[in-house]
Amino acid sequence: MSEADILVSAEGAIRRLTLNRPQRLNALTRSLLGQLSDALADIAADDTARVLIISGAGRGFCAGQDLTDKGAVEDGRTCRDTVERFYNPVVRQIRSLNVPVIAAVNGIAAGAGMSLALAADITLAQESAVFDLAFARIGLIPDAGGTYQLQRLLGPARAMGLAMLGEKLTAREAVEMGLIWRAVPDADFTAEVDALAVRLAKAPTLALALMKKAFNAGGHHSLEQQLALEAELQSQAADSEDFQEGLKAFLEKRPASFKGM
Ligand code: T3D
Repeated sequence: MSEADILVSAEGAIRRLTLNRPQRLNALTRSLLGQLSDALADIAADDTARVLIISGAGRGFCAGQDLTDKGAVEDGRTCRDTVERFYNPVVRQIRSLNVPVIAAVNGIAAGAGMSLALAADITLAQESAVFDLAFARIGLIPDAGGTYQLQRLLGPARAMGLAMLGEKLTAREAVEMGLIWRAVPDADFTAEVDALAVRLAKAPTLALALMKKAFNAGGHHSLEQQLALEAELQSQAADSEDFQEGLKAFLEKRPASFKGM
């Protein structure tokens, strides 16, 4: 039996998905994307999950679409089918997951692999990692939410320049431009990712999920719509057990112990 394209592991409240085609720098096939989607659906249904890490096996995070996966890249019709049936669902799942998603970028993130890294809530990269907007080099446009995320994170001038020129960024440049959260020395990367996951697994998970909802909507809302949404989501947060605990812990001058509900 061949090894799975996605490795799934769990430790307490932490879930980890590893893209597992290291011989191809974890390039994305329909099979891998289908498995990724199934794994994300399982985590969405798992009440005990409080944080997800997505990473890559071997020396790369993800080289984007597998350009040898003939069934996916043959022509315009098959590309559209691949994007609609395989890429878009995964991006929607990551953006709507009720737990924080960390992209642990352990090496090159190219094409749709870069888009996947940017779909996460917190993107952390090894200092040696490279973000490669490879699309223009092969005559395609950034997909898997790439045009949305790049413009939102960088502003149109830098997003367009990077996309049209197919530029590569070091992890440090990506941090300086506001594209990702942090670049970490390679030797410290695994420990830093694990520490971040442990910290988020102890956070008020419901409030984080509501924050994610607010930030997702903020990109296309007017100020009035966003103020109304904040009022609604804040009322949900204030009804949570975690808010009661946070308040109590503050008054008792001790660290809060959140249960995620
Ligand atoms: O179908 C649709 O819906 C279209 C959707 C498109 C979305 C996209 O993601 S388009 C963008 C696709 N990705 C790329 O164009 C990147 C292609 N790869 C590269 O440019 C380079 O491999 C990298 C810059 C990413 C890394 O370079 P390097 O020198 O570190 O590694 P390498 O030697 O090029 O790659 C290692 C192996 O992985 C190599 O195989 P080999 O020669 O050892 O047998 C290479 O061919 C393979 N590989 C790397 N990227 C891909 C790939 N194989 C298939 N597809 C890839 N994308």
